[in-house]
Amino acid sequence: MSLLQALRRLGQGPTMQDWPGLIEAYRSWLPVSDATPVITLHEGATPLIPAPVIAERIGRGVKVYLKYDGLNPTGSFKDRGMTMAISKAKEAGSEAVICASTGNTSAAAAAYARRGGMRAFVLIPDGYVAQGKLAQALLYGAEVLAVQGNFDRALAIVREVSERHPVTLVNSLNPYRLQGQKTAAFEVVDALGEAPDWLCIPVGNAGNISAYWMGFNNYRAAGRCRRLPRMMGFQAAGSAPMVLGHVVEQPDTIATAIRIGNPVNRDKALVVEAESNGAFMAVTDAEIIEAYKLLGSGEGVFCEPASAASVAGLLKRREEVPAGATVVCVLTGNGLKDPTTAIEHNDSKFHTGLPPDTDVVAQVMGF
Ligand code: AN7
Repeated sequence: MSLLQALRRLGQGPTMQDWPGLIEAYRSWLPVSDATPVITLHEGATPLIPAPVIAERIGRGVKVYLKYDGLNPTGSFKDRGMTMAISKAKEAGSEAVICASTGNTSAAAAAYARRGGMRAFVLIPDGYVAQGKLAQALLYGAEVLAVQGNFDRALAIVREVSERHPVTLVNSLNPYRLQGQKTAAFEVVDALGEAPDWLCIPVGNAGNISAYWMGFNNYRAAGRCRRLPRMMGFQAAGSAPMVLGHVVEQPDTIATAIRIGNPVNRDKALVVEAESNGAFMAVTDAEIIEAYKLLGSGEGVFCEPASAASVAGLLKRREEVPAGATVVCVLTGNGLKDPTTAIEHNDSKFHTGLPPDTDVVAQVMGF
């Protein structure tokens, strides 16, 4: 009997507190021990939401689900990796952590480091981090260093600083990050009872696609699923080093989260592509925004632009999806992270400056 069934039998509904966070939930699959102090915000257990409107656009009986990782405590999948990276840093006696970030890593690093009583230093590309993410890093108490350069440059600096000074690097070069992030694949299989046929995922540094692949493989080796998905990674056309096969010196896209020209997990991700019969493909900013708007107004799901790249990619490559296939699109971050893009890019009617008058309001409504 599962915990859920036991609670139902007692006439008691499950509560959020039944979910202990992903380290406890998946402890046997993770490199932790009794000596590891678990720093958690009860991340994980995010919903797998059916997407009927998108599925209808694909047609041919294809089933589409959204892994909505924007519902993690700091609003992105980065919490999965950060609960692990920060717990292991704490275990090792570290007193400070550092990362470079397009925004989400810095928010998660700040929250978990502070919760663990550590200092958090975050380097961000000056002017290219969505407002909500910057607000988070500041509010969580990080020391924010905005550098006049892109993410790739900031990461190079962070690597050097962490080699020379007593601060722990918590970018995805830190192996514990991907260990934590692989639990998203576990949750997908736990929810579906099998791995999907396709996994569509946005790609920046290519850490998450590598983490999912590790998770699916761990589960298959243990008999939890029988098949493995094709891993379909989508990059923004202006920042598509995995598609082009070379570093992009000046990455550019509206999806600032994936404005990355030199992915640190490139080699791992190439293995994922080969082993899974997967592919890296580019989607334009216009396609990203179309998917972003469709997710909001069609499915009622608000994700950030980078996350919508997974759905934009699925829609673009719809002809290649086998009939009746199950597809999971990973929505890596919450739409509230980037209110500016939502306000600038939507098809809604927004009537401003109306007088406080019932008849006028009814008239504007079309009655
Ligand atoms: C919403 O926060 O790199 O391919 O510094 O924020 O694992 O890099 C963010 C990446 C996708 C890409 N979606 O994941 C950072 C950072 C969102 C993201 C990605 C990011 P990776």
